[in-house]
Amino acid sequence: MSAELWNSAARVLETNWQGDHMVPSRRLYPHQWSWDAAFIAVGLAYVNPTRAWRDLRSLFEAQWPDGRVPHIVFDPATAEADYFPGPAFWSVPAYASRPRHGSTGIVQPPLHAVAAYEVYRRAAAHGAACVQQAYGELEWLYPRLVAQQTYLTTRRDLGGNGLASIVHPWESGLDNSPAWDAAMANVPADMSLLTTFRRRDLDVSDASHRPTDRDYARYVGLVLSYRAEDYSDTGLLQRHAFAVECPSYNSILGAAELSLAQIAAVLGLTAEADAHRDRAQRITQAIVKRLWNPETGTFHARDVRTGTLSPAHCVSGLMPLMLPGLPAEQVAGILAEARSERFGLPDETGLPVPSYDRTAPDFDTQRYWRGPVWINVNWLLRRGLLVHGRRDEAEDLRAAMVRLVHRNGHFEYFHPKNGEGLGAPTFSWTAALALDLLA
Ligand code: 9YW
Repeated sequence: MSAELWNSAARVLETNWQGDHMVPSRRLYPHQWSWDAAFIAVGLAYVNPTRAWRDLRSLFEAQWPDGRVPHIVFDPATAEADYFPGPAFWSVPAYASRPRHGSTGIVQPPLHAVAAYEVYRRAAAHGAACVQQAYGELEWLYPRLVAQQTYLTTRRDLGGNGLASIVHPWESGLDNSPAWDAAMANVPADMSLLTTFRRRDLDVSDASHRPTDRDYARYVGLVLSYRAEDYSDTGLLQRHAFAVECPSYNSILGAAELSLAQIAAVLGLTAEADAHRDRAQRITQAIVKRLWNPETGTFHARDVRTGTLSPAHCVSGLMPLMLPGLPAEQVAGILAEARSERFGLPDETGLPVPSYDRTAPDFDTQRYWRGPVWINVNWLLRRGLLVHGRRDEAEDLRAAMVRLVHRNGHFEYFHPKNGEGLGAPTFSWTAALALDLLA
């Protein structure tokens, strides 16, 4: 089983390579996506580390002067009509965009430091030249990764509580998660905007799987609002209808500081390594203070504009487990939530955890981040289980992920009851993470 799965995963990464970057999927997503590049690098570390570094470099070459790493870097070889919203719609200021390649003005979870350290860690298996290459790449990336963190922890700390706010659901990577429903209800849905563009995603996938038109009207409206001031973050909270502290986003932000500490240590930067560890601890404390709900015993998204916590139980609430400094009470809470009938770790269901609470009345087995199983967040959850020494549960989750992908293919996401593959069929991060889970 494992050789067959390994080979098919490696083939997906071969097919989706586009010269200097990886596309998530050829038909649906014909550009480079930010957090996809991090998951993809983790898998490429086994089969083609040079491409792992190339992909990360391509992304960071598009970093803005203020440190933000755009959520999509557009491939100039792909026509504007092939993806909506494309570069013309985003229309980012000239100072921000690198020559030839356009980008969006929003960000995605900063998982790249975690990925870079993983690729470095695997280099020794490929010989001395690969270790030397990895060292050089870390030297190039380190200041850029630091600038990315600095942007998120300063310009994007909209609530002033030591956490980064997302200002668009796309920034979370969990686009239409129920975690945003309460905050999105306050975002105007101008349905007339729908006549100004064509949803390219509906040409290539089933409407019942995708965010709704109402969601899209709000998504587009939020881009227009941010774009109106050239994606400036100054005074954003006062003029923008969506600002949320997401537990998953901020857990990745904290995990990135810990990986930066490891990278700094490799580069001989001892004082910097200590500072990164301190920052990780401060982010962990802020997550507990702001996003933990003692009544539900889990983490929820906080709407920075209204100050309220979302009532929804989403997979993002399990992600703080990635942080080694998480206090015992919260570790126990997440483990209970993950085992409960809401999420059901594999010994209950045989499947990895779904993106949303199975017991919720609006749990949807098809619609993207409102129910289906995604491999990337399960991979992060497994990392969290290992961080907290839960080896048996981590192993069960690993085996369930491998079984799911082996039986059903390298799909974008999976039906949370029968495991059927859904969305794009040859999806890069599913393939990349399968390699890591098999290694
Ligand atoms: C979209 C590329 C991206 C992922 C996101 C996922 C989806 C794009 O695809 O968003 O058009 O909806 O939600 O996490 O990075 O794979």
